[in-house]
Amino acid sequence: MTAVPTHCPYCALQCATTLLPADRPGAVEVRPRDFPTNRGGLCRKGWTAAEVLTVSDRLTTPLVRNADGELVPTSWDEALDFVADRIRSLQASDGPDSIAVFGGGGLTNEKAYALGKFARVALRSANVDYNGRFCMSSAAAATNRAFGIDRGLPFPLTDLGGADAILLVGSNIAETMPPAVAHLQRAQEAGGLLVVDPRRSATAGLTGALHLQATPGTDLALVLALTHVVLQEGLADTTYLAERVDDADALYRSTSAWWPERAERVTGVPALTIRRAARLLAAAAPVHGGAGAFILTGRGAEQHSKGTDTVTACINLALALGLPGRLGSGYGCITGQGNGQGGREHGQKADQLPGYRSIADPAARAHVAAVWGVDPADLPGPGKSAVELINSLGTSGGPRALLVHGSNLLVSAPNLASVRERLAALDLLVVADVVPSETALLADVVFPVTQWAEEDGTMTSLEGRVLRRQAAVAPPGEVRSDLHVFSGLASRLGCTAAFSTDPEEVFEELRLASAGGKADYSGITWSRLDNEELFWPVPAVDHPGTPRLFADRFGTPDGRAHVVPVDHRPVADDLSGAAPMYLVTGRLLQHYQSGAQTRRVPELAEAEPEVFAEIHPRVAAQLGISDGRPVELRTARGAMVLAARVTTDVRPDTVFVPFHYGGAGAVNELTNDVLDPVSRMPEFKACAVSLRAAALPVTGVSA
Ligand SMILES: Nc1nc2c(c(=O)[nH]1)N[C@H]1C(S)=C(S)[C@@H](COP(=O)(O)OP(=O)(O)OC[C@H]3O[C@@H](n4cnc5c(=O)[nH]c(N)nc54)[C@H](O)[C@@H]3O)O[C@H]1N2
Ligand SMILES: Nc1nc2c(c(=O)[nH]1)N[C@H]1C(S)=C(S)[C@@H](COP(=O)(O)OP(=O)(O)OC[C@H]3O[C@@H](n4cnc5c(=O)[nH]c(N)nc54)[C@H](O)[C@@H]3O)O[C@H]1N2
Ligand code: SF4
Ligand SMILES: [Mo]
Repeated sequence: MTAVPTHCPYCALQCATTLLPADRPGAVEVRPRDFPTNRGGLCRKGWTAAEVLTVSDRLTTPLVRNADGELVPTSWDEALDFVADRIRSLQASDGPDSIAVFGGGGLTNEKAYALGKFARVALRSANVDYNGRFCMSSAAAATNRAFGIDRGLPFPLTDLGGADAILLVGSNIAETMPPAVAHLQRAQEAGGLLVVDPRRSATAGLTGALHLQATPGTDLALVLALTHVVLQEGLADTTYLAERVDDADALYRSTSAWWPERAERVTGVPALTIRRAARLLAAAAPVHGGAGAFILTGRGAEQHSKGTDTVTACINLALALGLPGRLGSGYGCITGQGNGQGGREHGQKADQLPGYRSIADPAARAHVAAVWGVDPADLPGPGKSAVELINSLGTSGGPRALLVHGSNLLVSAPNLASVRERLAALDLLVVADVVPSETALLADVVFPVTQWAEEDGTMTSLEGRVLRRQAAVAPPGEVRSDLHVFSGLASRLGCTAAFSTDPEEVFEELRLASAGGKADYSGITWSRLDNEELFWPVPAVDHPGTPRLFADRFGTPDGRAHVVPVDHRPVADDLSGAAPMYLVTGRLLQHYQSGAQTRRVPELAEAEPEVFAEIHPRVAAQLGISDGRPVELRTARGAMVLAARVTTDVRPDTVFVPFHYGGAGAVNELTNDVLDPVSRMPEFKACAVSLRAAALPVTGVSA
């Protein structure tokens, strides 16, 4: 092996790395590589990513549950035969929709594309969705309805570096994408970094940041008030509004009642601070001769039952200031998972076909069906969204089998008691993973699959930039790609459509399927990616790609940005006498998502070995809890006991718990699975909770 250029397996920043040979079989060493986004930087997870390749409990052979209920090794042929037989008999008794598929935003474009095709063509099931529903869906829904196109950042990340003001709403980028902080430097120095978070997060604590420590779930009111100030103080870009926006009056109407003093009562952010923040943003906007301003949202704003409307309010503020489509300014959503962007473009979402096409659109169906060599009438329609899909498992008329590729639902889905119950009601649970995740350990059949350094493919980063992932080592044991699972099952089910196991062949097909769609990859080839920076859409092989969208027109039919009027509403499971505080959840620097990978890396596990609850000292004193002592958290869905971390960084009405831990440490036992009506995103970020000192030792979930 020589040095192999590739990218980090984890988040959407997709830091560039070089893999060097290591002394053990299957192992590599990671070195950072210079690249515009990470500028030679990596976070701790990136540095240690190679350890997951050789963890001692790596899945290396297929497993099938035997009569004694144990998972035992078997061959690929036997495992595939078994699953195909069960699928055939369930399809015969209950129809094609009885088999459901759940994908992941960490899968390569090729795997995500093949998964969507497998569900629609080999299974002919409408029931396919993925964990991006937990992640990006509210921002995707809001940008689609405002701009007609959803690309997380419709500009290169490096554009942030020229801005004097950046409003971060619910993003803790200093922990979730540390190397990206380099691009905030100018705004920090200009005093224009504005951070909205109920915690003094690492990002809110950055030098020069202005922290707006709003009550959880009140971003919508805050942003309406910021827009109110911009409009009332004559700071709006009226020329831009007249030329590029469909209904500027709707902006005025929807924000006129949100004067800062009213927003102060809802959000807890002083009216003076709201005015100051609005003026800082306006001063940086191009209409006032500023160097540029950005409004960016993260999961803190989006993972709510009103997440789509909160992002819409952020877009409306950006429109009032004349930012979207302007060089050096804009609105963007900070995509999360490694391929969170590409994973939502190529058909693993319940309502989508490749190229970001709608599965309900007859022209889109005809185009994709022709590429797949099937009759458009045979393609299923839109299926259920992730939480609705999970809630329907094993119910009358609901799916009876579930295939999971790239998600650890038993840690990361909301309201876990309900998830456990639905998974237990299945006739067949199949999980493809690289390690025995909490979800894999519950499966009837487990397929061991390749991970990043063992496979070729492409990923699409938070900027819509398509990147090459390159294999550096051979996979261990009997490990094969997810593509082998789709191909092996499709052929056993008698499906004659092509299911290649060669990722470059799959990509060539994806190019055709995406051609003419919004996310058009038809002009991208793997060899171009070796030499060029390509941002989609790339509609022809001689097209240079599109680093910046919306310069002349938006992706809507009339080319204008659409103002959708929105109003504030409270958290669905709001405070009451019995549950007087907000539980908010989120991330730590050291762990990734459900922790299936990072809890297996000793350096990371030792740094943050177990779940904890951040509690304000005043609350701790009232409850008689000191740092490190057990506290019980109880919501309408469950209770858990965990260690208190007493800190002034959280608001006194708020408890923060990271979601990276499984079993007794899983905070999703407590979270609410109520959905945003537009995006179908669950309300991970806020629900009412009660606290008390626990007599028990710290054991995690209690009755
Ligand atoms: N270290 C690490 N990095 C990651 C990941 C990881 O698991 N670990 N995952 C990746 C993925 S998939 C994603 S989606 C991104 C997520 O990246 P972020 O969005 O930055 O991550 P979170 O920690 O979920 O949420 C951000 C902040 O929202 C705050 N918050 C909670 N409730 C509210 C609220 O009501 N309003 C506001 N304004 N803020 C609130 C939390 O206190 C938290 O500091 O990170 C990516 N990068
Ligand atoms: N309370 C709370 N819950 C949350 C969130 C929150 O902020 N708070 N955030 C939500 C968000 S934004 C997200 S993105 C989700 C993420 O949560 P999950 O969907 O659970 O994501 P991961 O932990 O990344 O799970 C990916 C799994 O796929 C495996 N894997 C890795 N590569 C491959 C591959 O190529 N093929 C296959 N088949 N498997 C692979 C990994 O080992 C791991 O077990 O969690 C959501 N849950
Ligand atoms: S910031 Fe994200 S992509 Fe970069 S090294 Fe860390 S986890 Fe990997
Ligand atoms: Mo995410």
